[in-house]
Amino acid sequence: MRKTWWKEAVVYQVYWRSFYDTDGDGYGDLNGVIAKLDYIKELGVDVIWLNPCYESPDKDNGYDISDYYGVMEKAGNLEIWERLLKEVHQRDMKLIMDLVVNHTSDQHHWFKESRSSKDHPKRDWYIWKEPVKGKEPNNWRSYFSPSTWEYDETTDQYYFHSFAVEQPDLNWKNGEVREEIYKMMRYWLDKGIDGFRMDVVNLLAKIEGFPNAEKPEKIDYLGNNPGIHEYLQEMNEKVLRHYDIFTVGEIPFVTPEDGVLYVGEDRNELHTLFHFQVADDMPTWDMLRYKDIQKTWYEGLWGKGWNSQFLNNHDHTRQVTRYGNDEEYRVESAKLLATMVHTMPGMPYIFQGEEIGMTGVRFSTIEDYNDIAMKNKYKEEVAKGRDPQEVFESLLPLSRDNSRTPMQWNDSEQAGFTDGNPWIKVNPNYKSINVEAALKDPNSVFYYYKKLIQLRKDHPVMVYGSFTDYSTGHETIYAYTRELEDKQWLIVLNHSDQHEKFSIPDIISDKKLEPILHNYDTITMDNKSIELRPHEAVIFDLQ
Ligand code: TEU
Repeated sequence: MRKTWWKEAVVYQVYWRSFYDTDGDGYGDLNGVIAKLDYIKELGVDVIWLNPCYESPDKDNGYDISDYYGVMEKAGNLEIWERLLKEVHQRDMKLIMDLVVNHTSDQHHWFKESRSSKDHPKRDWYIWKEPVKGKEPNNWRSYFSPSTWEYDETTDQYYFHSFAVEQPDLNWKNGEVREEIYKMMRYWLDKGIDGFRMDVVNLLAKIEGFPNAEKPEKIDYLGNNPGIHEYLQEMNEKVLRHYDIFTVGEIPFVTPEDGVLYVGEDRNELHTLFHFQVADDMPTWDMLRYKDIQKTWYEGLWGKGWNSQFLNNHDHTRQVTRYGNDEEYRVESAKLLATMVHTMPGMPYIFQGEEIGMTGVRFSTIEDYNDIAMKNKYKEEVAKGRDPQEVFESLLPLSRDNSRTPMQWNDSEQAGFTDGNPWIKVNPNYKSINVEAALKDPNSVFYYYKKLIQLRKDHPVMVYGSFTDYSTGHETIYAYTRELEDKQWLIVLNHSDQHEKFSIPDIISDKKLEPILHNYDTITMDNKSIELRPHEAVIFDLQ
């Protein structure tokens, strides 16, 4: 297998608006990221992924861009961004930027021009259709609203949006649009960034003719459509291949068979992808399903392309809350999930705060929430006559704000995040869960992450080792090996609140099991089995 720097990297995601506020406006900012770079470096990560900080009316927290060349005021300005890049590089880390090119903001001047008249030269830069029988051109649903179509009075036509009404989709069929996007990508790459995280990049191509869907609520017709690979290959040919960078595509609705078309090493498209078979389709922990997902992706990609591993991000509830136990076993559980993510084949991602075991929130009213996906859904369901409280409660577990509350730096007011009023409330548990406390405690989740990351640097088996599951069918224990040349590691995880016993498979029982990382102090085992406590996780070197 071809070795590259990015395959060996660990990525830390910085959701800057919730990271650290230096000017007291209640939003984190780029100066705040600079101020905390030594903290990020201390963890040992290699790459920082920065969520969008371009000019934006901020209806969807920066994913609605009105100027791709500017930096939004809340974040800072271009000069501060340049300093951030320099400071990241000085610390021997890399910076990747979010690339959001499926849609722009409706406030982008391209869209303003496009909507101004049917014969404007930029009309075709977006997707416009005549009403059908006075209504929407088809029955498709968008991510954040009941229809992908929004009526525009100016020209008596509908425009297409995969996300919010304020996020019209660009028309990638138009060559001028593509060239304009490539130009913008080169602009940032020439400034020296190290790659892109590409927002919903498999949505760029739309189904020809926009036919009605049989099941409109299953919105997978939005992605993976004919033409997508031509666009990505063109983007690679014209832009990406000319730089030593790393790209990760956000690719919803993708199976391993299709995944390899995006990241296959012979394909000249992207380096890695985020698939959403876990984050979008596994609302709560389901061990058998998770094992199956990992197995099929491993079989589909190994030796051909590179996977990514993550259990949460700015769109998905914090992992220890959603997939672990954030109460009695918060620390053990956070460490177990980390062990799993970092020992699975593929690149591990850490979402800010995960490294101290931050948890999801339960605010008491809809007003405390900010997430456009949640708020729109709430309005839509209440308008149907459903009980508002019931709707509210049903939306809590997966609200995107679960992971967007401010980073908890210390136990002072507002968790040390801001001197002002935070744009979203701080999780009340900051008094006990915070960075300062984590850094003082040698057994903290933070230092466990640090060790995990160091292990990856010291042992290529963690990156390039083949994967074998020794726990098929087991509902709570996950045990697997990674193997490279004469090195073999066994990872044993008890993902449950109960005690469990793991019988060491015959095939490895003649080896000496040497623990190299463990989330409890002691271990109870003989050469036949291991007694596992709740959420116990061990990495063994087999000798
Ligand atoms: O997310 C796409 C999206 O809708 C996710 O919420 C979804 O869970 C999954 O990722 C794909 O099925 C991206 C951004 O991450 C998100 O913050 C934006 O709101 C969205 O695109 C629109 O730009």
